[in-house]
Amino acid sequence: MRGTGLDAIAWRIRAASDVFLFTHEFADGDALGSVVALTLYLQAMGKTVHAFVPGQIQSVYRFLATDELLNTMPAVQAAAHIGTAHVTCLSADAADVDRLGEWKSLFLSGAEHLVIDHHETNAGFGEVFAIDGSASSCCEVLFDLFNLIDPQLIDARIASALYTGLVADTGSFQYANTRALSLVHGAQLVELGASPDEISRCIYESKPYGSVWLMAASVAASRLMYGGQVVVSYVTRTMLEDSGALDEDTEGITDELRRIAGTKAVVLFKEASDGSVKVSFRGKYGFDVKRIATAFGGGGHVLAAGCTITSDLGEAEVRILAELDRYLGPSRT
Ligand SMILES: [Mn+2]
Repeated sequence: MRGTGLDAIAWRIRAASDVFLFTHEFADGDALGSVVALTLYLQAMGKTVHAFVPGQIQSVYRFLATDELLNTMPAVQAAAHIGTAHVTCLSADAADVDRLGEWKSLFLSGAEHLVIDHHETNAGFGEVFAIDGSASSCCEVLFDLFNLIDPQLIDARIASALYTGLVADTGSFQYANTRALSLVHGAQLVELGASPDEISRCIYESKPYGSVWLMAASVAASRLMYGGQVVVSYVTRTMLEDSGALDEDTEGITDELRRIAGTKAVVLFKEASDGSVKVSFRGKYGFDVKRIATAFGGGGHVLAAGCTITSDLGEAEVRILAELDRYLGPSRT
């Protein structure tokens, strides 16, 4: 655990009355599970809570009541409120402040800034921060925090949100970040009312048709490089439009590509609506993809990382492959 620690966070939360919650753009199951769990838990503590999630929220996570609980305060009202009241801003699962997307300036306007995360690359951008790089997910860190503050307040809905984050970030307890404690925490959350079969059905068997179609298109567009050690693929604006999928529906494509035998790394280039390219990396067999993402100002974990490149897709690919050449080159075939 790095930073001022969970005790300091717990102390600030107990003292707070008005809390704004934040998480990273392209919010995944851990990000959404974190802000939903925090919203419910802080409400149970009697706090006034508003959560600000950038972009559109993936529809597969609606079962967490994301429509009712998140983005409930309009931006103009939030900006006015934070200017007059003492608002505690809490960021969960975001590795740096830029990842808060369109809500970054709102976060920075707060009276105090708390950061809870599990990304090793997080430098700790709040005055009070707790970063547990050994935790599989931010939800695992939050479970520790909630147990520290008051375990009695963890009801079945909060347990379900936390379990969702655990399942999402560990790939259903399959990835290298699954430690014995993750399974212990999972078991405890099930005891508290999380339903493993219901949650996995909601996450993995409730995708919009367009999302599955887009995955198929991306698999079809993929190619193997560096003697089959790397699989590279794309999600272009055209593919998104043809599929009818949302930007947020691309989660799962990298997981599909990493199934291929012999691959050490997955690189997925996604054309963003703002003209930049989001690059997602996944590593296998300990192949460190974080060093590639950080070379372009990104971050993440050794086996799962990402960065944003401000260029067209072709240029982004040229730059990433030049970096990959350093580790796997010279031959790209
Ligand atoms: Mn996470």
